[in-house]
Amino acid sequence: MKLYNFTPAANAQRIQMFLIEKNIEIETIQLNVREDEIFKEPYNTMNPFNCIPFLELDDGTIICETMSICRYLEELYPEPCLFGTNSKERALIDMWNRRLELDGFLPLIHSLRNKTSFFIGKVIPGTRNEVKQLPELVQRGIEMFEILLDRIDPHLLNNQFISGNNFSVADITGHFMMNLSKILKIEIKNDYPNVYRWQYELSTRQSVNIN
Ligand SMILES: N[C@@H](CCC(=O)N[C@@H](CS)C(=O)NCC(=O)O)C(=O)O
Repeated sequence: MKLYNFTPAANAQRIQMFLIEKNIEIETIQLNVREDEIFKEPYNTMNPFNCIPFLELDDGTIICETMSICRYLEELYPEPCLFGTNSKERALIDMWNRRLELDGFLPLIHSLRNKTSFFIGKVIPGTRNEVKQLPELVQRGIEMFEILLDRIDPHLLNNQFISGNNFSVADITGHFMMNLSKILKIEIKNDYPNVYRWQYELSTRQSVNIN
């Protein structure tokens, strides 16, 4: 099994944090996204979505999508459990992970890609084309994230982690969502004290210091 990754990217770091939390070691090949290696062969054929991370199994099967890779690895290496130990926990962790991805992580990814000159010509992940950066999308991503913060701040008053008292894969998504908010300089501390506490606690985990 081989993991194709590029350490500076947000999704690459989600996988790496997951691997460290679970104490899994996988042969990893770094593809330099900045030098467009993901568009070259054999990688373009392996993953025509032209994104990292992706996992190559020993039989040649390619698994893309960060969460799909994590789920696969969770089944191979069940301990420590990051996707829940029973039906209820699994459903709740999946629910929180989707909420954080859809309402925070992805909107902020699009804010960043529509804002920073570094992403000109590569506004949509896995593409190199003339799609224009739209300032309205920067704003819309931040607005969506702030609606999410309004909703999760009261929840985090009574829950140490996003899905209750146990750290889960949803907190990994949360950690990198909050990292994106730092890059976009979104103020958290005063308006969202419980999110701030959660963010701080996640940022002190050993698995975060990965580089
Ligand atoms: N939905 C995919 C998204 C993967 C993705 O967007 N990866 C980014 C890095 S964070 C990438 O490879 N971008 C390539 C590019 O910049 O064109 C997942 O969850 O794994």
